[in-house]
Amino acid sequence: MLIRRPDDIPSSSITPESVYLNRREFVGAAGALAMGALAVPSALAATSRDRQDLKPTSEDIVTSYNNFYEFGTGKDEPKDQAENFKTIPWTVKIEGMVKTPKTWDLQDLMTGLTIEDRVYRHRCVEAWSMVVPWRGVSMKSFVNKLEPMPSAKYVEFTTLFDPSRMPGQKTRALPWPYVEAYRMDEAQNPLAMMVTGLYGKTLPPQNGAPLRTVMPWKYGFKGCKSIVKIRFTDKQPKTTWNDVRADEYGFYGNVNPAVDHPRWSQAKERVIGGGLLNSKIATLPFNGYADQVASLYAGMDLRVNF
Ligand SMILES: Nc1nc2c(c(=O)[nH]1)N[C@H]1C(S)=C(S)[C@@H](COP(=O)(O)O)O[C@H]1N2
Ligand SMILES: [Mo]
Repeated sequence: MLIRRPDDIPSSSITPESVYLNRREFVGAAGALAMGALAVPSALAATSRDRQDLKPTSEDIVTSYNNFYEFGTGKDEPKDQAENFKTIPWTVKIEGMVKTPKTWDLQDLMTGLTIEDRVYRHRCVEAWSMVVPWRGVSMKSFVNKLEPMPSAKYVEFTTLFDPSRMPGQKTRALPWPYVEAYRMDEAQNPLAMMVTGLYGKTLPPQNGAPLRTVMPWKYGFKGCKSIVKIRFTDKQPKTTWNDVRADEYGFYGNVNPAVDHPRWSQAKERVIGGGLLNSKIATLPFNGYADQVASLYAGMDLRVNF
């Protein structure tokens, strides 16, 4: 199957909001079933969100309240500073422990993979959250297409480095380029996505166009935007925020209300665009996706491996 250029997708194939609502009901029902199987004694011991909690944040907020330091450190800056960021043409270099290292045109890289729309809660380490209807492919199908060697244990993603196009890179806000990495089993979990769109449309530059990762059970900083390089390795890669402040940002970055950031609590999150001024909800283990991902970390001390 040939993946169509996002601009060629007819509006009839764009998922209307009612379909997102139905998919959320499905996720909610699956969560309830798993909770029943575990015989959780009380409804208070919630580990997954109900459908009410997965109402998408307005598109206007999702595209104007962004962390993307390459385009400024203010939440409102990326939308303006990335306005003219060109994402066509775009190439992605695949290297390391992989059958065929090569530089792909993004279009060819996505060819043959199935585009899906999925609504996920997006929890920033700064204790705010929103709900985003992402569009993209499963990271598992994407990674499998690249044919990593069985000995590869981690996959690393790197953002474009081009200060002439990303003005924030002229500052020392972060060590550039931004790098994130996951264990191979995390990258192959069915929830992990390579995202190329949101709200049924092409991904806006401020949200990480043309290609970014989304790992909904991890804090937002574990997602890598505007990816130009993917490397497979058997050694745990150095990652940006962990490198900057290892005591504040772990390699795993799994959402965990029981492990506070040294400077603030992670027990609750402010819902951006949540209606009530400063409305807060309880943060759930693994951001409400524990049923699907907790087994990845069985036997690990999550206070040490945070
Ligand atoms: N290259 C790059 N990727 C990045 C960031 C960044 O500053 N640069 N910020 C991260 C953080 S902290 C979050 S919360 C998410 C924000 O994604 P969004 O703008 O789509 O909400 O992107 C992550 N990926
Ligand atoms: Mo974040």
